[in-house]
Amino acid sequence: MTYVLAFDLGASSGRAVLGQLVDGKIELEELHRFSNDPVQVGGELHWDILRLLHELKQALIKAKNRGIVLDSMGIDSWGVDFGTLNEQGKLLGNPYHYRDTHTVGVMEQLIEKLSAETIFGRTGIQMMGINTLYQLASLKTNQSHLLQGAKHILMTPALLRYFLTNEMHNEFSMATTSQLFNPIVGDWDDHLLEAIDIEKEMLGNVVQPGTYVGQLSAEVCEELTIDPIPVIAVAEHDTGSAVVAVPAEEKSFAYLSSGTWSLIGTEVQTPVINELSQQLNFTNEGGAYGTYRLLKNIMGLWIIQESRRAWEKAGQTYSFPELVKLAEQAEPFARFIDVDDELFMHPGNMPAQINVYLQQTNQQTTDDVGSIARVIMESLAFKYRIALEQIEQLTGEVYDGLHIVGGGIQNTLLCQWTANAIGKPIKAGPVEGSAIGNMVVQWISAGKLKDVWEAREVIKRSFPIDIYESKQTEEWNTAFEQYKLITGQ
Ligand code: LFR
Repeated sequence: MTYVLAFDLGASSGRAVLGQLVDGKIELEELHRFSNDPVQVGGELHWDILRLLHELKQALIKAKNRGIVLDSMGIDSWGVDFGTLNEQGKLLGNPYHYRDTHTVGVMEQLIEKLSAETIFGRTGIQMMGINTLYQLASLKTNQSHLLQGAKHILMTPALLRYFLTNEMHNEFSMATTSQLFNPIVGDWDDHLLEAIDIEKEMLGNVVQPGTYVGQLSAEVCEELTIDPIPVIAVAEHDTGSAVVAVPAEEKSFAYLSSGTWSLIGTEVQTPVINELSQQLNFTNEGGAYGTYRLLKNIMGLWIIQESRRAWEKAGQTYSFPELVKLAEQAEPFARFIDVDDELFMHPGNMPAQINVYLQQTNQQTTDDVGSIARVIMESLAFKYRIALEQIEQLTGEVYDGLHIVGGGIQNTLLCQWTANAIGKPIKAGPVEGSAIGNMVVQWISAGKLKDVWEAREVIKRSFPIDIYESKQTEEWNTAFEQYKLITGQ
């Protein structure tokens, strides 16, 4: 039996998942799981990138010790972050975490200089302060040591892949999400790069998802005493991989990739770059096989994850299922927040930030854990409804439901509330969306699956898909009006 290996790195944990195709079905096994802890140092937030490399190596050692033969491997991760390397290919420092505050105000400055129409028009990417464009602009302005003598910029998965193979190639799904890539021209955007004074050569060529990009270097093989393994540049942006794994049958479908972030959108064949998509602040991220993800980034489960950390610090520990239970018991529709408010972007005491929001909008503040969890989850569900309506407005399609993939589907109450809020059924699954998308691209490259549509069929028959029918439509409709009024949407 042969396997492929998917490394899927999320903002709080990573996993190495083994995949096998057995009798037309996918079988998964989690080989290695590890936490990914951003590190605060000198008042800044960084990724511990070498620790992540160490964990990748641990997984390869585990595979070797079990006598597992790997046909290929691929890496996907969160978007927008990157490492810089000098002429000799040495890493110049720990990459920043996109939630670090070095980008605060940078997007606004660049908009003033170039205009939002220009930035969006050239990239089709949603204006978000965390984008690589603004991170690089900030490093440049602050004369960061990360750019002193820098010759190469590699997005996170490409950086890890380089450490393993000695080959440097950025990949399309990560490149487009940076907001430095022009999808119409099919290359990094000269005008934007000139505006932030970054040389295009530093970003190098861009490979498409599914490209064979080398094998483990002799040095890595020697260190781990393993044979070389072929490495495929998959859809290296985790959201790109997750969307590959949506078990849709219809060509036109709406999805939500639910995790730390909520990414809600649809798959399109060409980027939708016009006045309306700019006004609604939608993004067009490049995907596998010539597709684009017309989607909206929503703050997602981050606010609950971060609230949980705040309660833990205060000596109250709750598991996620406990929080969901408390939310269920709390009073419905008692408060509303706009989950995308800047108040919730950076690490901090989220329950306190929520109360700041409640005060600002003349709502009743609360310290009750269940009420906090409830306001986050209800407000997320309403935000999904707003975004879904906007997607329909943009594409002129009417979707008959919403697919949800990713870890967020374990929150079954949120799945139900989302169905209630949008008034349409939810199809939830698979939970390991990104890892599965990562591996099917490897199988398509190897000719074991014909294309993404065959892959989606195989995924559908391999994993349970839970259906949530919408309920209490009237109550949710009435509350939606209140939500919009209070949050000003
Ligand atoms: C999801 C994700 C989103 C991206 C955010 C930050 O994990 O990749 O797509 O906007 O993380 O990188």
